[in-house]
Amino acid sequence: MTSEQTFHEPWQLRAAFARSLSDMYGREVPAYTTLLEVSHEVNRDVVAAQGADAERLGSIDRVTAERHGAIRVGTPAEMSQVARIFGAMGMHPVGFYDLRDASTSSVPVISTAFRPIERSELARNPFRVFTSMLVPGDRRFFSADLQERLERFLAARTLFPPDLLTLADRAEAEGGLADDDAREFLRLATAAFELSREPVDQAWYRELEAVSAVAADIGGVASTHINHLTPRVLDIDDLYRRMEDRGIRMIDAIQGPPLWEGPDVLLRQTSFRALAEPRTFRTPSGEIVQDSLRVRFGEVEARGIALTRAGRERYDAAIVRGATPEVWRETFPATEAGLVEEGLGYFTYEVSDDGELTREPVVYEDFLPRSAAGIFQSNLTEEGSKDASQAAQERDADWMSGAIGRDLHDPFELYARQVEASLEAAAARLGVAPETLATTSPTPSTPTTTQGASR
Ligand code: OOG
Ligand code: NI
Repeated sequence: MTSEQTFHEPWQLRAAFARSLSDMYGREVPAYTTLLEVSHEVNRDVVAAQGADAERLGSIDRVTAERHGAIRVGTPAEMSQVARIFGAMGMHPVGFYDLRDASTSSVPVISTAFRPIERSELARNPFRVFTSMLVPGDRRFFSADLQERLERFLAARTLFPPDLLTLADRAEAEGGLADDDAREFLRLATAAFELSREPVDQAWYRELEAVSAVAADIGGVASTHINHLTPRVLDIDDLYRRMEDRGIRMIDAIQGPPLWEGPDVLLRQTSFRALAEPRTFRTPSGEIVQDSLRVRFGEVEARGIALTRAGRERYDAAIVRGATPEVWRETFPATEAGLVEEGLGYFTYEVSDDGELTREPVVYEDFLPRSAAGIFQSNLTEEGSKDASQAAQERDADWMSGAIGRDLHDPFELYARQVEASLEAAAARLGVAPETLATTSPTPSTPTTTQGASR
């Protein structure tokens, strides 16, 4: 017998973890399995109808396997542990989201997204996890007394077993794990995000819930869990109809850009409220009772072209006016070529076999705070309470980076880097200087062949 073992690189751990979470979540939330079925049907039909055009924003293999997860933790220490676990899988913190102000209901969290950052890694498996943490020191939500008890509760719990963190650190240091360790790492990592069967302290949970359902979900229990796992579809309007046809009641709207005839940008998302799940509670008198909680939901998304800062400014201004086709027509050009000309979207360039420069859109890999808040909000039963007269606790990307103990990547810089790298490679192939391709505007000065530029 040979002791030689297969070595699993970070991307393989990431892909295996996404599959393992998906299997686990499907067992916990049966409607998720329906959502996956319908998503696969929709994607198959879009590919059948559009052919290669359907794959402009990612191969069908990538899109079929693509998921994003959402998790929520309580403290900087927990956040930095999460970063080690995802670091083992080649997922790095990107962007800073403040949902406290993005929502009218009580959502006292700030967030980042852990995801691969290299183009080749995204192509292998783009698994990303929107990760939120509580801000117990924010007086708009928590009194000094509640903050103190909440922080004490959080400090006393262990979300991630030491063995998991040791394996995570080894994977990150050594660039992967051998078979047995990889299996153990995946088992422990998946288990850490399973819904716990431990009795929940009823009085504590309800006290937090009166402030914020999200705070109760995070700080009312001694463990964490995956809140949702989101597949990607190529036609979200079609998916919405098919889910309702199957008797699954969706939230009222698709968040993000409207359906219109021009290019899809950023992200469109919708969701349904998952069924109440049975949970065990311990009452103040010590009795163990069965009740249920309805905190998780099913979400689905369609991804579009990544926007530059200028494009994003237009988006932010448009979305407050209303995500209607009329507003979109006034805001965005109707073609990809228009997005390039106005410097609104990111595109990479490649030299085709016949020596021409071709352009491909860069897919948006991140999230939108307003949509995230909208999704949070439409799935909450209780508004919670928020005292707007109190001062917010200052939190920003630097603070989050310090809490995690790692740099937060700027999403715009990551997209811009992809574009530059593609231009450098194209220039090298053509034997010219990159500057001759990229002038001051993102439009290359040599003739560009566009594929399906207007759709
Ligand atoms: C995260 C909500 C944000 C998204 O897709 O925008 C999110 C959460 O519910 O914890 O997942
Ligand atoms: Ni989500």
